[in-house]
Amino acid sequence: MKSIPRLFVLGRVIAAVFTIGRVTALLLATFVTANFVCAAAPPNILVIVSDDQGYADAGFQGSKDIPTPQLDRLAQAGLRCTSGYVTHPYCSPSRAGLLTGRYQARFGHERNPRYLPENHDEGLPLSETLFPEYLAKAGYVTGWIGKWHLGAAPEFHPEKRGFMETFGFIGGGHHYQNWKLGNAEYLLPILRNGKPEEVKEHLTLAFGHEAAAFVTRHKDQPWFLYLAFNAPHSPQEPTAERLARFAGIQNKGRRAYAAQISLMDDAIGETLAALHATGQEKQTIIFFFSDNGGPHGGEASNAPLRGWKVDLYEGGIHVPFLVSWPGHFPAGRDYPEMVSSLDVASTALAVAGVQTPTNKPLDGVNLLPYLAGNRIGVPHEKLFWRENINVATALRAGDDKFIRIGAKSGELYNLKLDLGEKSNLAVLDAKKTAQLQSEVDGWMKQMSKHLLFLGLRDIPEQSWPGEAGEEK
Ligand SMILES: [Ca+2]
Repeated sequence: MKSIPRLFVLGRVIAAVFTIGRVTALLLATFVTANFVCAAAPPNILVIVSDDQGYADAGFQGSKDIPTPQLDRLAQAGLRCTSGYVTHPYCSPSRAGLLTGRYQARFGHERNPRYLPENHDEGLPLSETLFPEYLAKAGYVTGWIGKWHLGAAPEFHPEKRGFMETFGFIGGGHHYQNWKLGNAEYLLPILRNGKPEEVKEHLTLAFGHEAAAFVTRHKDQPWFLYLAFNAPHSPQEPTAERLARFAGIQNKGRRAYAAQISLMDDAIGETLAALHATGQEKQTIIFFFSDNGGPHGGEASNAPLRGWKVDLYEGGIHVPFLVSWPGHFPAGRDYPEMVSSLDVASTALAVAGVQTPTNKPLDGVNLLPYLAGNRIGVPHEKLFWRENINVATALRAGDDKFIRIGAKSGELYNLKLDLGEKSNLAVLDAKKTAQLQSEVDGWMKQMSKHLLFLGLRDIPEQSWPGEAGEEK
């Protein structure tokens, strides 16, 4: 759909196309945008995602050795969500949850797809709709810049999933500079709107230039931009200049990782500067978070959280998380209640005036009234997780955190008193532990029974902890 000017967003009836298996059905009027003439401009939505950034590894999180002045400025302009979560402790499933607004366990997207362009099964199932598809139909210009990692076959590419302007790589990671083009996933050409384009500068800085150009180019229209950095995910390849700036960090891995975060901070700063220069700061909602916790290995710090990327302990899923909308949300404050990357879709559709889908309910919440201080209460009473490498499930309900790993007994922590998950209270409070296990069981019944990552159908049905037939 051709984009429309910011001040002339009109109500419309949307025809939504759903693909179920190989059958495509046209469902008319499943979504009806609110009938309104938008006197006030619908805000832009900027979602910035970092990759494998540790909980402690940003200035606004208290880092002493990795300054992030631009992210700190964003924190000062908005809210630091101190209980901010993603839906999965590693890359692709976390992004599937973000872009659908639904627990990816509902549709079995719980592994990283391999980079296999001929494989038409390994990708975010086409039966799911990504929220930018709705935004595009509602008149937003939609853009993706950075890392995709939701399927390599053409039908899974961002241009087919609601993104009108694209720049980045399709796989799960990439070299940052001086790479020799090849067929390996990390050596592939960068694609602009699906066509290869040579990139000569450091990839993170290139993404910053692209993001600044996007927000400038579309200053007169409502837009959504998903700016998905691969930094500071390996391989650590900062520029020599930036690496030298961190010479004081003794651990070589952390030194390079810190330099990568610093380059990303520059790229975010360039994007924020473009918003300022074009007068769009007060009409742009910004989210920032990491797609999962920092990985084990000496580079990242998730302090004071326990665990790492791939874990369902807090270190895997509890991430640095900012939300900003100057003039609408308080500035420079902490928001302590649980929020989730699931909430991005619900919030974006709400501000765009798009009714949330009824056939596939979203699991997120419109955060606007909570963050603006207009609504008392919490966005989420509970959040759930499951992860199949460790065969783990988890639930946070208020201050209580339940986690069960493989055949081990369930563990119980009080995060208000013990954010580092050091004191397992399961024996002391067996009743509560059993109750939380029961709630996880109930949630699991709503999720995909199989690890139905398309293309991995031959993997045996997962036996999750606590399921019928297994002794508890
Ligand atoms: Ca990641």
